[in-house]
Amino acid sequence: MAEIPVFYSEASLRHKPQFEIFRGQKEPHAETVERVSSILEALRNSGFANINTTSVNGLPWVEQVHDSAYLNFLKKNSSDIDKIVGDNELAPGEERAIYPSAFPYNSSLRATNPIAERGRYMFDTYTPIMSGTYDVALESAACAVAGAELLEQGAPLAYALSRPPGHHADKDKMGGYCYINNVAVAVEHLKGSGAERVAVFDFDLHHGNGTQGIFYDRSDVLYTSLHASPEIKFPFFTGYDDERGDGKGAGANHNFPLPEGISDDEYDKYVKKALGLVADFKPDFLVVSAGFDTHRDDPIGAFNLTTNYYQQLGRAIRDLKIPALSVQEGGYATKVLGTNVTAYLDGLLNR
Ligand code: Q9C
Ligand code: ZN
Repeated sequence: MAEIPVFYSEASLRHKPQFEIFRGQKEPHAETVERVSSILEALRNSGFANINTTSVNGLPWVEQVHDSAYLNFLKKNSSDIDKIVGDNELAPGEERAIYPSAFPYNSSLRATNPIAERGRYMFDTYTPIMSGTYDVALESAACAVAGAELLEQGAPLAYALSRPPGHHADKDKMGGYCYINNVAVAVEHLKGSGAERVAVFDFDLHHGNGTQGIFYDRSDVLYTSLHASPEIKFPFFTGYDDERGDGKGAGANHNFPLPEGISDDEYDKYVKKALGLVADFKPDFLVVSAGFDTHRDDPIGAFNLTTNYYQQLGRAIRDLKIPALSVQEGGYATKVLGTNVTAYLDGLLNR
């Protein structure tokens, strides 16, 4: 295969969260629009990317993954934000943004006012709803759906340049810069087309709590993840290795929490273990949560991986010989992000 099909959406360029609230302070948001330009530029220079924009409607599969009350909350708050956030609440140059402030301290509590609803459906203060967030998140998921459709037609590979990312979004909660779980939506599409088993391999620096949560009680979807230990990194509450799945899903969830500073060779040992589990599962399709915040230069990272390593990782996935859709997750070192993505795709491509 000489070229890899790529799907992206112009809508991703409209998504501009300004601040994340970290330790009570507003900080510049790490999940920037420059991430997309960095990737697109490297893809265009690579000569092996067949770049497409999508016009797929992913909503039916989004609705299979996420609760309707959650989607309504996201939709309403992004479309009515002009009424919800007043001019008087904004500093000069500040865009309208909705953040939570009070969180339910157990899961049976009712949320009957707007502040309670925010705490109910938002699990951190890093992931604001902006004007149009619902639409851009849907388009991001549509990129993953377009990739899934291609695999269903027999393509061996596809890459969804999804933004915003997805793997922290759970059935009824947004967080970690994620609103809709793009990978889970792609999995549902693949399942709907007749796949018996789908495996997810997540190599973003952070644990994909959303994807784990969505498939935790299912035996037809394997979730494997390599990530910085929750002892040191977001999402802090999940990602331990004793989280193995529930009910029918027992044994179909595998976490590899890893220490700060891990480098290529050591990391690769865990990649081999996780990909061994994927191969044993004999899935019809593989969906990869491809995050590049594991790179040594990442501003919010913890690992020491090099650009060359992503090519090696791509090759290891290619060697499984399972049709694979890679979906963009994190990666915040915008200078090298595009190069890292193309190194990975180069490895996948077998050229
Ligand atoms: N000020 C993804 O990589 N922690 N999400 C931010 C730094 C949140 C990462 C703290 C990290 C979320 C998709
Ligand atoms: Zn991440």
